[in-house]
Amino acid sequence: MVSEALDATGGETAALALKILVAGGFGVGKTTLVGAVSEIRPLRTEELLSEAGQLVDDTDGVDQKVTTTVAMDFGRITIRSGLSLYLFGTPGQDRFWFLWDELSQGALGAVVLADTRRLEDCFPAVDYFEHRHIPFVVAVNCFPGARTYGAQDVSRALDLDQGTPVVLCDARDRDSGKEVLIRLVEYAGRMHTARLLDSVG
Ligand SMILES: Nc1nc2c(ncn2[C@@H]2O[C@H](COP(=O)(O)OP(=O)(O)OP(=O)(O)O)[C@@H](O)[C@H]2O)c(=O)[nH]1
Ligand SMILES: [Mg+2]
Repeated sequence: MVSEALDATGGETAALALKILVAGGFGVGKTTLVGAVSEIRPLRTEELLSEAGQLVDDTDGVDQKVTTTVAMDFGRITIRSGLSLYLFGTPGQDRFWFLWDELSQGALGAVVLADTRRLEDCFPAVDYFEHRHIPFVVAVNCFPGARTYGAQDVSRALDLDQGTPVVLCDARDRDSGKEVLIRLVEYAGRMHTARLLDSVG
């Protein structure tokens, strides 16, 4: 019966909300990406980078950066009718690692943002999700002036498992960010289904 697919508000099928993490090294564009795609005014927890912080925060190669995320970013995007994503941007600096376990609870998957000028900065995020079997895609944020590498080169440099998607993106651009999220949802869906079949097979 058609009415079974309708919810109490009438007309729409029940909404599904999925939790997605946006991770990666310091200053790679996580807050920018969440802000670009979010339909709600994103919640940010930015603090000014202080002179005292320069001793502990590695700002080399991150030009013109004046603030940093100290807890998380939060945003929401509707991918299609009935499917929305809650986005949690992680803090990029090592001293906030303790927040990751909390943030990754119940996450469908993660976007690991990478900057090819400082590719090694995303190793910890890649390791983290690989160890916990959380599906992730690597999104290369193509900053102007950075040499562009192909997805294959990045995949090899990061020694990713075969099948882990690598997408080139511009974190400031809404459509580009949305594309990354769609790739992740599709990939995570396939991974979760495969695991489910394995467990009953
Ligand atoms: N040109 C260019 N600048 C960018 C891009 N993405 C981010 N930025 C700039 O790079 C800086 C860092 O961006 P953020 O979004 O704060 O990076 P983050 O990953 O959230 O940083 P942390 O939370 O400190 O780890 C900001 O000054 C942005 O304006 C991009 O795609 N192109
Ligand atoms: Mg940030």
